[in-house]
Amino acid sequence: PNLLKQTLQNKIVSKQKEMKDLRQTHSNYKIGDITIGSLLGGMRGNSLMYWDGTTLSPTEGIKFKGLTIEQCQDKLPNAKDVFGNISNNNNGKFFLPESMLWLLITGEIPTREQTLSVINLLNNILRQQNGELPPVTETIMNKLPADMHPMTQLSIGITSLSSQSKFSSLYSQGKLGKSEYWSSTFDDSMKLIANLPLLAGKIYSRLHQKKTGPQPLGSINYEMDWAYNISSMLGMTKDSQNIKGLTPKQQSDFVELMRLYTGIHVDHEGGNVSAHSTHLVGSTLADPFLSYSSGINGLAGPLHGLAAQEVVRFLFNLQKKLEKQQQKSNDALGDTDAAITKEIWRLLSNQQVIPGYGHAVLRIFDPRFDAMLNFVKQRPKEFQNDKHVNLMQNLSQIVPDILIKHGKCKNPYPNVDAASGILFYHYGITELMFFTVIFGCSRAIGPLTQLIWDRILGLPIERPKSIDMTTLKSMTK
Ligand code: CMX
Repeated sequence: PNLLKQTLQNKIVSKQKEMKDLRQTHSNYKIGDITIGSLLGGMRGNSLMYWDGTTLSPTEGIKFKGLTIEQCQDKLPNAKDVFGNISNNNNGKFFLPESMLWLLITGEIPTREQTLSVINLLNNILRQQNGELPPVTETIMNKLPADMHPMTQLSIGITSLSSQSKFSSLYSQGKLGKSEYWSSTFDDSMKLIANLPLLAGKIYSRLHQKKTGPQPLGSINYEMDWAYNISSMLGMTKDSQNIKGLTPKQQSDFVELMRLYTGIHVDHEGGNVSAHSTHLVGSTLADPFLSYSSGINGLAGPLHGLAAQEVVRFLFNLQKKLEKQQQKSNDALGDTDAAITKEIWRLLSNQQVIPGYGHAVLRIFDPRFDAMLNFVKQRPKEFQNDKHVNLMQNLSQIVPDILIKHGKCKNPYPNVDAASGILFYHYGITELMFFTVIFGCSRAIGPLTQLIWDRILGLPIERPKSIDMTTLKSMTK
């Protein structure tokens, strides 16, 4: 039985009634004003979308169905809860993305059994595929140039899964009434999420195929969770080739990092580009694969998810410069802080952004950044000699003051991308262009959950009105 789908089904009638009441009774209630400033400023500050899973407060950060990250860590089942004490180290403490998926879809904190049912749901989809990508997708992926950007490959891979879509197949046969849209959207969404470890693994293995050949770097372990299987397919667990030569403790830590990362990146309110594009394209009744591949294309922009890659490039260049300067001045310590400050000012005066800093909504340190930093702090021995991780921490103390002095950006604090890539790098994911693919695995969970609800609630095709310059000018006279 599909426990998640059944539980969702039980919620539909009352939620549809709530939506109907709002529409019928309060349609004319004003929730804000639109100014020329916001229209020309990327619609900042205008509440224009319905989004139910997460909210984002400038001063409190993200909440998942009303729960902060800390509360989620406290309340949602983690690997220890689900599997028991599987490792003799302290890992298994971060909530599983599957618990989050249950929370976002049903609005309820899942039990251990409910979380396990989601793990089994995703693994059963893969079992039916013999743990392999559908043949069409496998063929297409193999034909792509191996050096094509991993995000382009991910987008193509997800788009190609559209040939598996139950929703579009039923729709094109004229078999779907509006009230039935949600069910096949749910099935497609689960299929998409289930296939992401395979797709990420496929893309990553192609970056290594000169060394390791065309075979996958790992295999799906049907007893384990989704984040574990992403790690396996990247070659980082005992179910894989262990191409980076990690110790068992490091393998376990990597899986822990993957659970943390993919748990907290699932969603960030509806207005961010990856979520918004999925929602917009989904509103045309494009299937979940086509809808989410649009989200992936948005995530691939350097101002959004690609910042994870840009941050690591930035850290490496900066570290090199600092070392050169230390050699020149023949000073073992050097004045690192002063050199960092100078370099940040140089970039700002060249009109470049400092990657990993700033946010369109947040006005505090990103709580997701704090969560990643705590991962480092909990493992002082592992990270003490990693100069790039140290530099990342150092920057988070120096850059905000500079950005405040610079006076342009509204949030001078680090966002989540400031920390994530360099932690993956530490464990051997040294291919910078790949980081955002892991982001893309996680982000699927929020926007696809919303897409299912969009269809349950019968939201219409999105179609805002645009205004030309002449009209805008005439309005101001
Ligand atoms: N470094 C330098 N300048 C910055 C800056 C940064 N990190 N962040 C913002 N600014 C500048 C903007 O470019 C803008 O300049 P102009 O007025 O010349 O156009 C000005 O400050 C005001 O911008 P803002 O209102 O503070 O920020 P926005 O809402 O327009 O943009 C964001 C938000 C994230 C795109 C921006 O802060 C940025 O470019 N940051 C660096 C890239 C990054 O880390 N992106 C990842 C965000 C998280 C994610 O989506 O994954």
